[in-house]
Amino acid sequence: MINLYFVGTAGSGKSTLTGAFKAWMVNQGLDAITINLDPGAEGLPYTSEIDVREWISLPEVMDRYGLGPNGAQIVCADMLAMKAPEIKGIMEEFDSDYALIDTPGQVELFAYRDSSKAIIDTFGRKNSLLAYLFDPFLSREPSGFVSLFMLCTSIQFRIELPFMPILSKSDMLDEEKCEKIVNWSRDFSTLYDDLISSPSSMQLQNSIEIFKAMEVLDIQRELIPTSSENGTGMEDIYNIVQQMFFGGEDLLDDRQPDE
Ligand SMILES: Nc1nc2c(ncn2[C@@H]2O[C@H](COP(=O)(O)OP(=O)(O)OP(=O)(O)O)[C@@H](O)[C@H]2O)c(=O)[nH]1
Ligand SMILES: [Mg+2]
Repeated sequence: MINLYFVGTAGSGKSTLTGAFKAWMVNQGLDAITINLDPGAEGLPYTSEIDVREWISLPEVMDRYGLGPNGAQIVCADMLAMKAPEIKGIMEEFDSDYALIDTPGQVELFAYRDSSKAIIDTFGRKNSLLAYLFDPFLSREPSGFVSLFMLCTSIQFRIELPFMPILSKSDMLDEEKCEKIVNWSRDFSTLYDDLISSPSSMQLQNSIEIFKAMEVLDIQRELIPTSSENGTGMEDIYNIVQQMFFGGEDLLDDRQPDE
């Protein structure tokens, strides 16, 4: 089973993309389950095969320990790590090819707590991949884009999993802007050119230093524009996962004739 974790800042479209990618996969005759790891999720936009809210409820934890939502999320994350072996057992019962895993909105919680590492290790690290969502609104300006890239790098550094950067909600950007953002990720020199025309000198100096680090770190990856609204990029996500884990060998070729 390949574990694909959808990670990103609050509201970047993780849950919607988890559901949209699952629907795309099912439509292709592929086998996938969805797992919700967010104990505070309200009104998920998909039906999950496994949902942590069956065991852990954020409002209950807030109530029981007199905590605010952020403190309660930390307690929930630790409770979740303890439940991980049980959840792994349920995942195995599904015997599916893919687990599409939706993570909590507080990205720092997932990225920096040891509980997440424990969950990833229990679910299986070797077969795991992060799909990191770049929010289109935060990615529109060069400085916002650089900030998201640094966050993505920091998360990868902490979690130590391969990652696939995704530009979510691409339908909300005009074609030219979308192309420009993808180009920044493809060719950092275009990002540099746009950074140095920044109006703020302090931001400019910082951005240029960060930019140098980005170059040295060898983290250049082309962003995949996706839209859960119109289906853009679903096949690209699938192809990249295939490339990473099976060297391009395609499960679509193994489908039964009636699928
Ligand atoms: N137009 C458009 N809207 C989207 C897309 N994906 C998500 N949205 C909207 O963006 C908002 C946030 O989407 P979610 O999927 O809940 O984002 P999330 O990252 O799971 O949010 P949290 O779990 O709260 O951090 C919702 O109003 C979605 O309807 C997309 O591809 N296109
Ligand atoms: Mg969500």
